[in-house]
Amino acid sequence: MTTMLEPGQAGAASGGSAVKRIGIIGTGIMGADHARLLTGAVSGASVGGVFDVDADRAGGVAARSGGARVFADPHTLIDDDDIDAVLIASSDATHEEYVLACVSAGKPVLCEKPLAPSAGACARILEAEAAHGSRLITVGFMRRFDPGYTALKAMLDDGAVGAPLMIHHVHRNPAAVPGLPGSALITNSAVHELDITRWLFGEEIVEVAVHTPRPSTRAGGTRDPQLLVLTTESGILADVEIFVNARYGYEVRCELVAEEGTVTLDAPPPTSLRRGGLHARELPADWRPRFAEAYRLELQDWVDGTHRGASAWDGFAATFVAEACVAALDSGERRTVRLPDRAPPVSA
Ligand code: ISE
Repeated sequence: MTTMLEPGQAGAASGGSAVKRIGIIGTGIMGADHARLLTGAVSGASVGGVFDVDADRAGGVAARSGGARVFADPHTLIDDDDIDAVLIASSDATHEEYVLACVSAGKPVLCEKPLAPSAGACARILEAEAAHGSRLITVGFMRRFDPGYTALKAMLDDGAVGAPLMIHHVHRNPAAVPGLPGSALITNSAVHELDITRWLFGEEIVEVAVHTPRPSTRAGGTRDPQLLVLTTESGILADVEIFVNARYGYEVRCELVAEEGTVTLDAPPPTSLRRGGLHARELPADWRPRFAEAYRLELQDWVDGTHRGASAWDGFAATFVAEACVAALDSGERRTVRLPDRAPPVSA
């Protein structure tokens, strides 16, 4: 049975090699992207095996990942002695089952967000990790590694702008699947801002409200856009504009308002074009180019075993707050968020 991957430590089954063999469950958009990074941009790791419900898709990713093995069953992959750690990028509904299997196999696991679709499922995962007794789980909230967000947090923590008062978040995607439930804007997209707000301020969110304008005619009946208003323990306000049919491109930015100044996180790239009366900056079509460096750093950190990524508790808290936001959206009323007492964190 493999134990934690500590910095510089080879996987238990790797016969002394320093390369950790990662098994990837789910080789869709995110799984394929992680496989690409693990193969070509992260040191000390290789893709040891892949599983996907679509075996052809898994085969394609395996072939592009240095000939990784294709597993016919995700549990066989998790239990295989030649797999040191597991990356879960399958559909949200499968996360609980696979994370629990990784914990019972004693293997480190990086699970794409959300940790699980319901707070109840996240709580079961927390209990399993606590029973195991040491940290195995990391949740893929990659923005915590984005150089823009880490610079913003450093300025905040250094006191460069004084005490924080508010933060305005903007999160736009060009187009979503028609008929997407309004709740998905929260659980799938704005969940990033729920996490990053907790991380930036080191505080829990204690109250939420969700406002909706008339929906965009491009949204196919979905309540899109939405404006979430979050209040933290010390009374900082965070608003989140989430708009998944914004048409023009992918954009994430924010502005922190504090007592002595503000910090703005603009959408990269820093290079822009001025021509013919226009000042233009190219925007990506989705989040992968925008957060490419964040994903690379997140994976490197996980492979190195330094545990700076979001914990199972962070995954639980984000889903718990997201559920309160969905209740606020559905009822049109503010919701108080009462997170249960935090269990003592498991040792790293
Ligand atoms: C997607 O799943 C992500 O995680 C992206 O970061 C987010 O911007 C997008 O809205 C989600 O659908």
